[in-house]
Amino acid sequence: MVQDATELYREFGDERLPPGQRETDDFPVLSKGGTPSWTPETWSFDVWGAVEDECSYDLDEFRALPATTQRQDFHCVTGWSTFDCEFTGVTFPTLAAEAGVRDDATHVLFHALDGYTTDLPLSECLRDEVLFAYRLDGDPLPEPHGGPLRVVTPHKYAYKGAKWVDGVEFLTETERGYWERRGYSASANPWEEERYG
Ligand SMILES: Nc1nc2c(c(=O)[nH]1)N[C@H]1C(S)=C(S)[C@@H](COP(=O)(O)O)O[C@H]1N2
Ligand SMILES: [Mo]
Repeated sequence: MVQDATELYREFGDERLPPGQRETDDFPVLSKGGTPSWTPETWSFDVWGAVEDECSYDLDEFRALPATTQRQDFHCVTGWSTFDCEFTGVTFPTLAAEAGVRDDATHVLFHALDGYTTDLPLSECLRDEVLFAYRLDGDPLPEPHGGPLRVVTPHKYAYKGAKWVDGVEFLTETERGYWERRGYSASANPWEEERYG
């Protein structure tokens, strides 16, 4: 069953295509550097910080978590948007419940294999559309798009969705991620054109 999350824009604006964006037919790849290498045997995903139970998953354990498939739109801050991407993965609230978020947690920092990080307030992550995705359009997530695991954030510019994500840190105060330290917006709402911070 594919859930349709493409109506999410109604919470933020009248138009599905956010202002200043153009729709592309393909799904471009955009990375700060190259695609990092990893091996299935040693890959692990860690949850730590302001949680009750710090936990660690290998690939099989992660894929055994309850999953959902959603049709979502994808908005890059550089101006392109791709509609109707079908992602399969674990929702952020599901993962947060596994670890048990502590009362003093306020922010989240995502970590990735290429050294990338990105931050969001916890409240902006606790939405079913925020997915740890390992499949795209029915296939394993291609490595250039972040395989084996990436985050997608359809309510935000796509730099909030870490490709090759290998860890989530729950924080008690805000901490800037890779692009956020370089002048991009911490809040990144596409319908408000929050491109720069
Ligand atoms: N680890 C990592 N995640 C990342 C990036 C990156 O360079 N490294 N780039 C971000 C940006 S700016 C965008 S637009 C999307 C691009 O995802 P795509 O290559 O699947 O289109 O990934 C985001 N997540
Ligand atoms: Mo981007």
